[in-house]
Amino acid sequence: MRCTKCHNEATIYIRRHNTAFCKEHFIEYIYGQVEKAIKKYKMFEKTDKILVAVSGGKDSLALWDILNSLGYNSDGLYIDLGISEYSEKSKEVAQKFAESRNLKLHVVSIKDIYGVGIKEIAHKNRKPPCSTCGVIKRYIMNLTAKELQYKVIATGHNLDDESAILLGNILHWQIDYLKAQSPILFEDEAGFARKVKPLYRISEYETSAYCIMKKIEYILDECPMSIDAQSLRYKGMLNTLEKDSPGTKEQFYFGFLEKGKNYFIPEKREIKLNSCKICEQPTTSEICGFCRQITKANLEPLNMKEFILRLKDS
Ligand code: Q46
Ligand code: ZN
Ligand code: ZN
Repeated sequence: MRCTKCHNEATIYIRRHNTAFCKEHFIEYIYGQVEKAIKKYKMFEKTDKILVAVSGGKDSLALWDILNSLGYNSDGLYIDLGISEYSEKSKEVAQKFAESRNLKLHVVSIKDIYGVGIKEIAHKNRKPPCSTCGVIKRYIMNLTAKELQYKVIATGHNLDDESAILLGNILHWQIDYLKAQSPILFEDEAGFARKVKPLYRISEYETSAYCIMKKIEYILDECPMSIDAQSLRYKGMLNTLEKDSPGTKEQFYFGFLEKGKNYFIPEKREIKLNSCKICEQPTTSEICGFCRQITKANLEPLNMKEFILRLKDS
């Protein structure tokens, strides 16, 4: 098979576009897709400070590498969840990546701050680990972005992630989630940092291929808590459809963004935000979700804020 661009031997075939690329033109294609996503949703400019949420997995490292290669001003944030070997390994991979490119990586270790990991905090709260994890990660990302003055938080969600989330939201008619599902979330006026997903046009297969071609070492293991995640089942179903009918995921998700989303326009309701009575972060209640969970686990919420404030000087 020949590269569609230069007719040299191709190294990858993208079925949904019926296109083949050599290494050079595949990388160019990936950069083009990411630039297109950034421009279409006005995610950020070259002068903005971007905080990339890095997990050590292929998507977040590919994202960081792409933004860096395109000349964007990006630092990384790795949240060490204290999940045994998985966290150790993924932290090492993230640190190695940052060092190899001379990039700045902030590390926030829940276990170093609280002496326990996410699993123990969730257990004390009698909550599923992933729901506790979601609240805590969002809080740390938001606080780090705000305190360290990053314009946006960029996450490595790809086309497979977004189409699986969309399928789940539709199957359960989660209208509020459908209204909010977008490659760009929350404008800063709401009190939260802006969140963007510049890889939404790229499939999981393509981010893996990008990492291989750019020799990016990443952690292959999934978080051990994700084994039963419903999203993995939805991804499996979409993969079956994609196999028979290439382009299904793209049509599904892009179709939603271009046409379907119009049916789920968020109404302009005034969200009354308070300042959390403990940590002063924005919340719709009196005490934010993070402080509630940490307090319930008999830990001190403000230790996190103190830690993040110290990152300013590091
Ligand atoms: S939520 Fe759950 Fe993930 Fe947190 S506990 Fe692991 S699987 S990391 S995206
Ligand atoms: Zn080529
Ligand atoms: Zn709080």
